[in-house]
Amino acid sequence: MAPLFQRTTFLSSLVLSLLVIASSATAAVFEHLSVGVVRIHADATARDSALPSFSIVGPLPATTTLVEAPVALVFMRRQGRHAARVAIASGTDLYGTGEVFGPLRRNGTRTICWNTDSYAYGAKNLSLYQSHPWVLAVRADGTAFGVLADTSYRCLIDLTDGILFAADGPAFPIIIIEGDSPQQVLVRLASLIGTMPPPPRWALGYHQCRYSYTPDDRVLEVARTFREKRIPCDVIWWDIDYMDGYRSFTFQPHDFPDPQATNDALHAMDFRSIAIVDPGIAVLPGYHVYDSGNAIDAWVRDRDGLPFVGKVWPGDCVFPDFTRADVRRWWSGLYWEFLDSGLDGIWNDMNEPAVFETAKWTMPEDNVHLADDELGGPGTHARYHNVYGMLMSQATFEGVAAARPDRRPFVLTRASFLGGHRYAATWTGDNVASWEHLDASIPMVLNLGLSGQPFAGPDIGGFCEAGDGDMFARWMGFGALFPFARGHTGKGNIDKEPWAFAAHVETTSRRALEGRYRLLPYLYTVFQEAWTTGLPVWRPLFFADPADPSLRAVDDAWLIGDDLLVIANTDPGDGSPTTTLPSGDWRDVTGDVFGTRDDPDLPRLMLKDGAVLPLGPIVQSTAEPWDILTVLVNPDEAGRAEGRWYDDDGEGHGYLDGDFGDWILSFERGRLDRIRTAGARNAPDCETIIIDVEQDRR
Ligand code: NBV
Repeated sequence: MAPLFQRTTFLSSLVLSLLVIASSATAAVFEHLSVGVVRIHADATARDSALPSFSIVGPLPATTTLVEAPVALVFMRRQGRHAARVAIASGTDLYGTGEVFGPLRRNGTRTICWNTDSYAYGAKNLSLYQSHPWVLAVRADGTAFGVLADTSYRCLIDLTDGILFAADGPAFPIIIIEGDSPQQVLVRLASLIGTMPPPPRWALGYHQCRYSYTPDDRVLEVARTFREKRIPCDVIWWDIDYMDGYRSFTFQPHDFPDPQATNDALHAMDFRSIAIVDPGIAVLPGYHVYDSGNAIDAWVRDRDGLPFVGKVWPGDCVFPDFTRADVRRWWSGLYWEFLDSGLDGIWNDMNEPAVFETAKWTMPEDNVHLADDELGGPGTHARYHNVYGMLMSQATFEGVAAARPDRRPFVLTRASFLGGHRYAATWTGDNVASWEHLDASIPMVLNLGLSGQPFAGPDIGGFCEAGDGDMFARWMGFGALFPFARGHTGKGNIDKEPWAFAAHVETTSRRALEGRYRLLPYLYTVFQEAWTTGLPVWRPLFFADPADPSLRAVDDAWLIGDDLLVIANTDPGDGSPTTTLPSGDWRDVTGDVFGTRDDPDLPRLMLKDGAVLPLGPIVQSTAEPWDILTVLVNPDEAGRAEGRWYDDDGEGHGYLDGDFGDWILSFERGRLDRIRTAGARNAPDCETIIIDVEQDRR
């Protein structure tokens, strides 16, 4: 592609100062989508033939507000590929690009948007399980812009010289979002691509998984051990061995003879359960999913128009064509009966889709999807590959929501696309039990958050390979604070429950998880901010001061919300973690949250000056009632501090009718006032303990 690119000089801003050069020499077409947001097509033909967007939730607000976007954009075309390059001024740092392995700051990197089952991935893998053709750019002065390449085709994001998107498909529009700050860009992005739905509160608890806990007695034994050892946990996961012959929507009759009884027993211990459901459907007449799918001809076709058959866990499989609304409805409907088993959530895996014994570990690109017109009509797998997982999770989300109309659905997906957070949380796939992966799990989650997906986490402790207790303790130490906190490991691997290693590992894990549960009032408030505004839960340090260049590439320290700063030690050895702190009088609250400052495997926690942090008591699950609220206050120079506390019932949709409470926690001269700003809910009737962390440290 290189010779094709036209160079252009960077222009400073005029009103609407996007410099756009279309390779065809015809005029680029601008559409003002909303304040600060403009969509640009290479030319009128490109606009008229533009495919529907999978990321943007329509209809877009019509406004003619002009934007100031000091951005130079060039469109290029060659041999069926289309590209767009945005120049950046020096001092501009780049982020986002979705699920990527490597440093937080993405300048100089290449990513290929092509959803790929990447077992034991590493720096060499330019394509992981998800695709987010999106870059967040933060200028030297702290103002920011974002660039979205609105294409579902395979797309290179090359950040070695400005921002280049090059897609293996037709012309695509570029959306530029301008903002005073990176936060404003993300909020504006969310106004286009939507926010995550409110998760049930239990999904914010700790999750324990392995491939696989089987039989059902083992599931219960693991749950019981958490309670006996008093290690907080909310969810136990059922991996593929619970199924009969790996057939989705079935239970293995010998090992899981009575799933409802198993779930009843889990619920009695205040546990929830989540089961995996894969898209590959066994070709097996008599299997209800195969038969009912056949009845609507639900499958993706090969290029000859026949159902495509590929191998996955159950052997020969066909694959639902989720680009069709009738297929999504059929898939959704399968959850009605399935959830009668008492399962609480669903995990969608292998939905890149992964297909064994194929050259590229997925289906051929000339396979055919009979997509509905609103998605762009029938087209090749090359067009729909990257959105297959997102559409599957949409169908799953809608199915779980319909089967349990009074509860908030929880779905986890491996494959996704920019906008997929509307349906599912995510995890970062088959990582490795190594210090390198422990380290990388932080920027991976941060960049997902900067790409619209706030609810993410890695397999804590590593999926592939054994690792050891020291590493596990360190990973769990800060990993307990991931937005999505789940321990998991692969088949045949060593046990990786918190008690599976030495006593000190169990102790650290308990402390770390107790800390997470104590933080839940705050964490839930930050999640509510995420589901209403689109801001991430974990935020890079530069959010505290976007103009401070020293914060731009910090990988081992980050913010949860705005007020709590976490510093992790990601190197082997007991050295105390250090980082560049944003300006301000941040105070160490590690001991207040974790009960000790002397565990080298726990991260350091710092509270912003002028902030109030609400903490609950130590509980074993989110179902446990509590009656003591502890507020940590770090008064500013004037002796004042303020925080926010949002609460609702954590499970249903009552918050839509005002059944929530939104309070300002206002501290001044030793006194704390709780001021309701919205909602009709009364604050839990609880004793309040105020800890002035400044006085504490004097
Ligand atoms: O379902 C089994 C695994 C699952 O545990 C893992 O989390 C997924 O990423 N799954 C992949 C398929 C097999 C992987 C070797």
